Formats: sequence, structure tokens, C-alpha cells
Amino acid sequence: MRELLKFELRGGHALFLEEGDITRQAVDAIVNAANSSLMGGGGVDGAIHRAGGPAILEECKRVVARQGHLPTGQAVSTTGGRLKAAFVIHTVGPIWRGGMEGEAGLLASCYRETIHLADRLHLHTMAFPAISTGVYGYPVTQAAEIAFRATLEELAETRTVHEVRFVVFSDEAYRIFADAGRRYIEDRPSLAKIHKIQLSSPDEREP
Ligand code: AR6
Repeated sequence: MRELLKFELRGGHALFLEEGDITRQAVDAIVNAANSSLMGGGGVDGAIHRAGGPAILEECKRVVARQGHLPTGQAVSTTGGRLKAAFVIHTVGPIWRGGMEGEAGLLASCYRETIHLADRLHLHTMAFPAISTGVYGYPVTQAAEIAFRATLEELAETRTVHEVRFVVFSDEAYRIFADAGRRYIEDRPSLAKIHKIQLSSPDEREP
């Protein structure tokens, strides 16, 4: 039995937390935890390029030729290639250097800029991995707190984006994100209602 958490916001907006492989998500855009070169890499970046095929890298090259490397905290979109998601939004998380070098602001900026861009593209649904918590070493508890705060604040402002999913890659990350989300809402009970949803089959959400 698979479990999801749904944070139900006013106005029909929702934030979901689930464990899984983001490359399989049927949403309008999945978010890539890229690096500034946009030339691919390991972790979720490698998985997205492998699953989406060469069209994504070709478009990344055109983006870099046009505007240079992508600064930390900013976002650009490309095709989703062969993915179910029509778009990939690439953002560059901060490398964790102890927390005194603006990491928190840069990580929040990744979530905010990505959601803004999705809204400018008139997208409705999108999925984030836990940006910076792999190779870039951001402590997961702190990254989860920032992800919830930035996303819930942005979701209150979006015009078309109404559903965001956090897709984390381990039981442990799920637990840490769930605790961070519950803590955030406990302090702001009017912001969202939390529902635990049990799915009977792993692919129940797939179309
Ligand atoms: N679906 C969902 N989450 C995933 C998946 C997946 N298929 N694969 C990994 N994760 P990382 P970063 C999780 O290292 O820390 C790349 O080389 C993973 O468990 O992918 O932002 C880039 O090119 C972790 O929790 O990204 C950059 O150079 C989270 O995704 C650098 O790594 C992020 O881990 C970026 O490092």
C-alpha cells in the first residue's frame, strides 16, 4: 500500500508529498536539480536526461548558447522529450557549504522561480525532487522546511499552477518531508488541511 500526503489549500490548490521516481510523473512539468552548465550529470539530472532522451540536452545547449550558464537559484524550461511531462524546468540548487553562504535563500529561490516560470507557461501541475539534497549535500530537514515554505507561499499567488508534487526518493526523505510539512501547517492551521491518502496499487495515479 502506497501512501501520499495531500496538503489541501484554499482555492482548490494542493501540494502532494510522495515517494517515487520523478521521471514517471504524469504532470505538465517535472523539475530537474541541474548544475549551471545544464549539460547533465548524475542523480535526478542523469535520470531525467536518460528517460527523456536527447531532445532535452539539445535544447539545454541552445539555452546555454543564448544566455550562458544558469545561475544558482534560477530556472529555465525545455521540452520533456519522451517523458510524460511536456516540460522539464531546470533549476540549480546551492551547494551546501555550512549554511552561512546564502544557501537557504538560494534554495527558496529555486522553488519560487520554478513555480513562477511554470505559471508563466500556463502550466497546471508540476513535480519537484528534493533539490540540493543529493550530491550538493543540503541537510534534508532544512531543505524540506524551505521547500514547504517557499512552495506554499508561491501557491497562494499562482494563476494556473494549482498542483505541486514533492517526489522524494527514499522512505527516510519521505518521513523527513512529511514531518517538516506537518510542523509548518501546525503553526498555520488555517493555511491547509492535511490528508493521508492510501493508494492500493503503485500505479494508481498513472493515467
Ligand atoms: N526521482 C526523484 N528523486 C531522485 C531521483 C529520481 N529518479 N534520483 C535521485 N533523486 P541530486 P543535487 C533524489 O544529487 O543534490 C547532478 O549531478 C536524490 O535522492 O540528483 O541538487 C547535477 O548535474 C536526492 O534526494 O541533486 C548536479 O551537478 C535529490 O534527488 C548535482 O547533481 C537530489 O539529488 C545536483 O545535486
